[in-house]
Amino acid sequence: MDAAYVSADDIRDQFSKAMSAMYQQEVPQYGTLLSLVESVNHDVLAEDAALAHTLEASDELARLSVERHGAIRVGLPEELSLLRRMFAVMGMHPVGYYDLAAAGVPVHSTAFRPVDDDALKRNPFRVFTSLLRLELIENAALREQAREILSHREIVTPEAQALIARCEEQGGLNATDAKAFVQAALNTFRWHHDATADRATYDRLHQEHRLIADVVSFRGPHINHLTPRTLDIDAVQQQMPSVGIDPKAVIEGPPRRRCPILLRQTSFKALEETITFADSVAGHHTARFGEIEQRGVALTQKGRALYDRLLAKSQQLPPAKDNSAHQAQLAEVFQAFPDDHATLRREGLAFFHYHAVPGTTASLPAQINPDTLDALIEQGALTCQPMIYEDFLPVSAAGIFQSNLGGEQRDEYASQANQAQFERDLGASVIDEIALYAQRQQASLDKALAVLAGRC
Ligand code: OOG
Ligand code: NI
Repeated sequence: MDAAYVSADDIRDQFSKAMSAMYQQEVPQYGTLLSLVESVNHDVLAEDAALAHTLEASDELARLSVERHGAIRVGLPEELSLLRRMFAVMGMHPVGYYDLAAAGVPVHSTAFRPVDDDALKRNPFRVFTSLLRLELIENAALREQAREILSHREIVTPEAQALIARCEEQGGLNATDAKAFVQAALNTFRWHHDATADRATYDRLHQEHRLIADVVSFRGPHINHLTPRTLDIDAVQQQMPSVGIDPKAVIEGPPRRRCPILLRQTSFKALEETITFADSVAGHHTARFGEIEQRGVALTQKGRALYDRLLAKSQQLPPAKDNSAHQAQLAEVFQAFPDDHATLRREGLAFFHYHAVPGTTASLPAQINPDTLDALIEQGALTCQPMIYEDFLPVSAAGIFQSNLGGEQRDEYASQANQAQFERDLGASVIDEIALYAQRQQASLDKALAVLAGRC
């Protein structure tokens, strides 16, 4: 790429910081949550020197404070494909397909995120992006009205659109354009107190599903939460009430473990905000909240299947009375999931980064398989580190949606997941997240083996 252009990683870094500043202004409780997370992370690192060392060694420490994700919801295919082009300017590409209809939320989603090791290290910011499935609105007249309202809005300003096109043509943006792009792109995600729907329409949409009212009634896809990364989600969940934040009832995802896997998440409840409807009537809307996440190792297909099986098993138990009871039940069921890195690796349950240990030599085996890899690790020639899970979990996402839609449940939609339609609307295929982890693991292993081979 031309040196005159700012790297996509830098643009993403600028954008995520601008987004965080905007959201702290719009939702002051988010600032409170950030301070709490920072203080808990500080305590954890002070108490656990080994963890601090591991994070430092894997360059994780530097990115701890920049780690966050956000979420947005769009209404039309054209909006989704335009955002795909906007995120591409920031080196964020659609990874994964999530069907939420099965959990009673009429959307399907992807995550726009950086994909390669260096980009993830620089700034792993990602945006969980959901497309409303208008076809799931049963009432035909209301469905058409929603489509009609959406067809009049322009969620990306002409200036931002021009800069996206320029980036696509030139292959990058210079510093002035990059700065202008970040500001223009930010406008897409701002909150608007004035709804585009009148009170009666809003109420009808709301009655169909709260989320439909949230997507259709406003000028744009306001950012509905941002999420810092914590090193101890149980501590943050426990301390939230002491700083005046009302957490959702339970932490989603796997239980606390010695070797964290995938993703654990919790959120605070959405705020009730004053809005003005298109017919000048005053009202309220709840959409925006804050969330925290704790990430662990990425799982292979085999590991993920085991996770899904154990999660389903825990869901069949009678509902627990509170988060600690829920966590205790989960921990019991998850005893069947190995909890040390050596076993996770040997049994092919999780992904790792491999490195050649500096200064060592080893005779390379003719064939690389789990046994010969183990031998290289035992000889001290190779080391491995868990690869962090960078994606989302549909059951957890449904829990986060649910708690911020006022906890109201609705039955699952009869419709099927429809990745092919989603990809047509997106204007691109989504990247398979498991294939991506496998590729990164293989690349790190190839590189490490090449280093060892060069030393013989
Ligand atoms: C997205 C909810 C899902 C997560 O972290 O799983 C999510 C939304 O409410 O739009 O953000
Ligand atoms: Ni989230």
